[in-house]
Amino acid sequence: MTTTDTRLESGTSDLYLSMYRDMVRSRVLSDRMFALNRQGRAAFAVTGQGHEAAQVGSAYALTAGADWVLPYYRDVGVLVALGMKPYDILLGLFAKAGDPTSGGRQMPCHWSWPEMRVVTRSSVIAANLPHAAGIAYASKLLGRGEVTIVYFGEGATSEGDFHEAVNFAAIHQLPVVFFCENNGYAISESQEKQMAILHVADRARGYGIEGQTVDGNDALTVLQTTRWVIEECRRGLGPKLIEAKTYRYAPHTSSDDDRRYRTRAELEEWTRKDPIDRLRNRLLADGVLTPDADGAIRAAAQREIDEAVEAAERAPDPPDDDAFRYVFAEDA
Ligand SMILES: Cc1ncc(C[n+]2csc(CCOP(=O)(O)OP(=O)(O)O)c2C)c(N)n1
Ligand SMILES: [Mg+2]
Repeated sequence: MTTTDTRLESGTSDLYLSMYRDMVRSRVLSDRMFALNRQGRAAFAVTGQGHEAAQVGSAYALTAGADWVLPYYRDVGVLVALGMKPYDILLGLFAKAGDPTSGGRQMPCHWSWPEMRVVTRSSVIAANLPHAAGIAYASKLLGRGEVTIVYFGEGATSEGDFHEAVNFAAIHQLPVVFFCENNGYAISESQEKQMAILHVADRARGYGIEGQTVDGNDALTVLQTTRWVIEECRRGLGPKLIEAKTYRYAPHTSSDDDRRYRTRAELEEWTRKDPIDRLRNRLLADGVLTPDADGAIRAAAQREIDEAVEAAERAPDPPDDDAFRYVFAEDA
């Protein structure tokens, strides 16, 4: 597993602070989305607490607006890092008319964002992987220097779509990064019940591509690895797979009870490796962040999410007669 002892390069402190801020914002937003469900104010929530280093670190390696991004439902941090406002994510959570992804039609967290080349997905696990291979194939045929990144969990690698997509991408040497956020569970199924190997990245070799396992709770390692992999893709050196080992703190979704399949001791152990604490400690130790500045970042995130929740909850619902739009043919 790659864990790089990254020296903070000079002149990069703003970048790392910005990453840290987006990780904090993602956590506060995820926590709040889950709480809103528990308070009966949102019908369903799926969130990314614990995955922030994997999500924000990898998204910071992209050329936003030029590269294609196919997130999965847990990727609150990817969207926040790309610049989607928490308010817009919350409009989706509340199924409001102004939800930029679908006007309140899609399940929450099934984002699309055409200007940022964020492509929506269905809830069918791994279905977005062949889409990513197809997009990368088009980029290659058109001779564009853009890269596609597709996100998924380790459970998705048990699906045929994963194998078909990686195989196709390898045969055609496509500029696509397969980014696996391995949190050790597919709902209640632990990794041991899903596969007889330790690392998802080992699967890459079976298709003739490179796979790397990284410490997914270390934002700097994720950033550095994803940057390098994207650069290789841009140079036409074919697809790559990154496996970021991490953990999700919340239940799978608001419809899950994780106490039935994992111990509190295991959860506790992972919170000691928290990705946000880790980056904070690193930035404090390197003098990039001060305790006061940290307090200000956290307070600003709380304020931003408080205001966004209040505004999104007050936003108008879609009109009733809008429900069947795009479902049945409409009179001309
Ligand atoms: C084809 C298919 N099978 C089953 C499901 C139900 N399902 C939804 S999420 C999920 C677990 C996916 O786990 P993983 O890929 O590891 O991602 P994680 O949620 O852990 O981040 C399952 C089985 C589905 N949506 N699609
Ligand atoms: Mg998983």
